[in-house]
Amino acid sequence: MRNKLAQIFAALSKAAMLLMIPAVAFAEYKLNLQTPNTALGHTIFDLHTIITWICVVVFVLVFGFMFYAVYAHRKSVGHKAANFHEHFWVEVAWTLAPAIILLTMMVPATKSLVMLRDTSDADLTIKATGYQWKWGYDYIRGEGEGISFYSSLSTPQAQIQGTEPKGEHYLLETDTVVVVPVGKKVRMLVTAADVIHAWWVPALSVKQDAVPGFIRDTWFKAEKPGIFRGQCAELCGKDHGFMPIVVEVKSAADYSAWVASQKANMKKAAVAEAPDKAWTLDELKARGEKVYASNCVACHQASGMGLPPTFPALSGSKIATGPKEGHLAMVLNGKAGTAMAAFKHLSDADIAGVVTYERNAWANKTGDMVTPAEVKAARGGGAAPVAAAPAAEVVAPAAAVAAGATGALPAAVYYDSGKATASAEGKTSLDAVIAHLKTNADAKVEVTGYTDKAGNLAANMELAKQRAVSVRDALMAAGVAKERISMKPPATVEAGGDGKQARRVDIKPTA
Ligand code: HEC
Ligand SMILES: [Cu+2]
Repeated sequence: MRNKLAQIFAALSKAAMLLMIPAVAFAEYKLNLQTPNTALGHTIFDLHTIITWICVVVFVLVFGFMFYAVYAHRKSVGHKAANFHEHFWVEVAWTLAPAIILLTMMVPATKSLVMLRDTSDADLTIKATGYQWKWGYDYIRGEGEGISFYSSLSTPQAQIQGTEPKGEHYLLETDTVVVVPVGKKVRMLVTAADVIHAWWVPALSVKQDAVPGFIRDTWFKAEKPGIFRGQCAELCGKDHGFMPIVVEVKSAADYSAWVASQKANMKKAAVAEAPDKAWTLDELKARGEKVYASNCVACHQASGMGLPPTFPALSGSKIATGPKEGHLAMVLNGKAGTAMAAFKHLSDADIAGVVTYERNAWANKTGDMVTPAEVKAARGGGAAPVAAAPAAEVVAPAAAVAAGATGALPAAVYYDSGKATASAEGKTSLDAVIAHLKTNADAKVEVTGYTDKAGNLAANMELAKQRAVSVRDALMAAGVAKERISMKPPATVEAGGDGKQARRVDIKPTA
């Protein structure tokens, strides 16, 4: 018996020793919030500490009293349960005590909440947009206004697959980082383009849901320069864990230098991407190689051999050597239900480059060149298929009476299918409207683009909008002040309408 006990004891102490090893490995392990880098963060940190301690005290008192009562007044030592109801002072005490505790906690909590919501007087405003699965940033006010970029995970696929050891910032590193100046109040506008994400950087004490169709705001003011890492904090699909956030806080001078370099890059890009630029095959390939290296290499590999079976090889791929349209569509729209995401957020030139590159790299020798103009055309999603063959003569809406030489309003400006410049007939009515507006200097108009319900709704709406804008631009070019023109959202022609009516912009007089 004794022997057996000794054996069990030895086994237990061995197990305890084994458990000690992880304890050593976790010497660095810290059970608390990250060290805050903002004044608000310190407030929140302290609030968290105070409330935790209040909970600990309440816990110890309540359970201490309970266990003491249970133990000291147990039946076996001869205690008999008291049987009483409605003890006035006991009831007052157990109502008042929690109320006082809650009120005490409410004061600092409310103070922090008010601070948290105060996004006024920001020095800098940055919009963060969540995408499946990356973040887009637009600097929309303050120093750096106009800068915009995407930020994606930069952890190599090999680390994720486990064929390479994991790096220090595994899944917390990105290709581009959000740069902000130290000691300046940064207001973050947070939204999303597909599903709900959340922008969360613990050390900056910001965590804000990014909801499609809504813009929420939050703020931070970093106390010290440094690099701060966060993640999307809302389950947003299968790559939810792969959209980290990296914020680099720089000194005022370093921040200005960063802004200057970003602006210089933007200028270069604008020149390199002028819409009328004539690209050569080599230029597109060179550009595409870079785009490939920063967007595609993680899955399809530098060798173009991919990581089958999960990530297919592009070298010798049917799609990358087949018709251009299929290849373009795969890159623009991705493939639903696979890791191949849509890359339509890349510029026309980037997509033209990467597709051209893939068609001419490795074993692929198509000699094809895909130009930015082709990408632009492919983006239209079949370029607004406006209803063809009008079935029967449909009575034109009242507003669609073409303006005659008298220049009467309302007028309808017609367009050719898929085009954003007015047809010959449209131009005539537009000229008449311009003549009318020139002779009636205080006449005002409203401009509405029309579309129908056939084909791709988003593309139709976009085209209707572009057409309305082209009318406004034509009016303004002719000297009509912007204040005299009010733009209405695109409207839809009911199904069954004559195709032509879905290709018009109405100009109506307003008071
Ligand atoms: C996160 C991983 C990932 C990234 C990054 C990625 N792809 Fe893909 N790609 C895939 C997967 C998975 C498929 C296979 C989809 C399927 O099941 O058909 C694919 C398929 C393709 C195909 C079709 C190949 C074939 O023969 O089926 C092309 C072309 C392609 N990708 C181009 C690109 C380009 C260009 C980029 C960069 C702009 C890119 N991919 C980035 C995962 C990725
Ligand atoms: Cu997300």
